[in-house]
Amino acid sequence: MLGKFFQKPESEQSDRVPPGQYLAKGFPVLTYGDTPEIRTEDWEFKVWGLATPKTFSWSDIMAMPQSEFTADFHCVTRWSKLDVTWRGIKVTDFMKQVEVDPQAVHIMEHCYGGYTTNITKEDFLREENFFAHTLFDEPLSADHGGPLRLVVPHLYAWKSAKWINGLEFLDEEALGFWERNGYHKRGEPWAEERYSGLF
Ligand SMILES: Nc1nc2c(c(=O)[nH]1)N[C@H]1C(S)=C(S)[C@@H](COP(=O)(O)O)O[C@H]1N2
Ligand SMILES: [Mo]
Repeated sequence: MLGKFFQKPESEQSDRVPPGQYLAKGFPVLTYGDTPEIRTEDWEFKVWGLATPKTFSWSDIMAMPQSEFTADFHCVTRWSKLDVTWRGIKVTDFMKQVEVDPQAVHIMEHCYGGYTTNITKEDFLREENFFAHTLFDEPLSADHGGPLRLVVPHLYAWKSAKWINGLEFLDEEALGFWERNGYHKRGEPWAEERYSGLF
């Protein structure tokens, strides 16, 4: 596994690489299924469930405050990439335009292509979470989830939904695609929450 695609962390970086992870060379693409191609003119983002239903267009999103952010990225298949720089909209800024029922405790992230992943409201509403449209100063490519993806740096990257197009607010936990297929419901990399243990 080491060599061509992975390298051992340098000592000054090793405290930033969670247990069982290796540094990737480049930025691998990890997608289950086909890569959707969505033009921003056709793009829509919806919120529903225990929130007042609302549809956002691309221009609605671009009119929100724009921020830069740098974060480490950890895939459960054991590669990590440090210092990824993104530009986009903070989840907390986006959520100022969403009216959520206080009963909502959990969220299902929905995507073009049908991928889903679940997250608690607490893990979702963190200051370091972003909807990203720019990666290393380039428009986010379709492979990496463009035109818009979620980035949740403190959890394994399968929670960082590519081509995200909706949030469903729920009054209880529900499982997304990988979580139904054996991945951990939360996925915290420092605790190595990789698998649910149910399979
Ligand atoms: N819609 C969607 N989002 C997704 C995935 C996917 O298959 N479909 N894969 C996840 C996984 S397992 C990882 S590691 C990251 C990979 O992001 P990257 O391809 O930009 O490296 O996207 C996550 N988000
Ligand atoms: Mo992953």
